[in-house]
Amino acid sequence: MTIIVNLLGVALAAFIVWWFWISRGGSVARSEGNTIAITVDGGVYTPSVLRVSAGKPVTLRFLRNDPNPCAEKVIFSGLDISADLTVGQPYDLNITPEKPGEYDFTCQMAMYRGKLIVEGDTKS
Ligand SMILES: [Cu+2]
Repeated sequence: MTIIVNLLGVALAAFIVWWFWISRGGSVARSEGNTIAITVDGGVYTPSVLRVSAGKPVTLRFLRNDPNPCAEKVIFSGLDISADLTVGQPYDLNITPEKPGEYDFTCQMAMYRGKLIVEGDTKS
């Protein structure tokens, strides 16, 4: 009986997550095809959490609408990658993250923050 209640709880939690974050296009993005579009505006990256698969090429398409000079660089410190962004001009950052893990990406002064989650193969 406890197990059923727990399963219901998990299902409900999953549904709430889906409803609030995924169905409404909120802050969590999973790569579809191999491009994820990220806007930079008002001091935030939207979405701010990106999920990608390890070993698969992915394009992170940054569109900077934020004129703040701070927004001109996006830096993935854990991956040794950085890019210069121009206002109003999409920038495609092509990467193939090899190692599963969580990598923060930030502006130059680390005030704008996002997270790249690289997921390993789910098959064991
Ligand atoms: Cu900054």
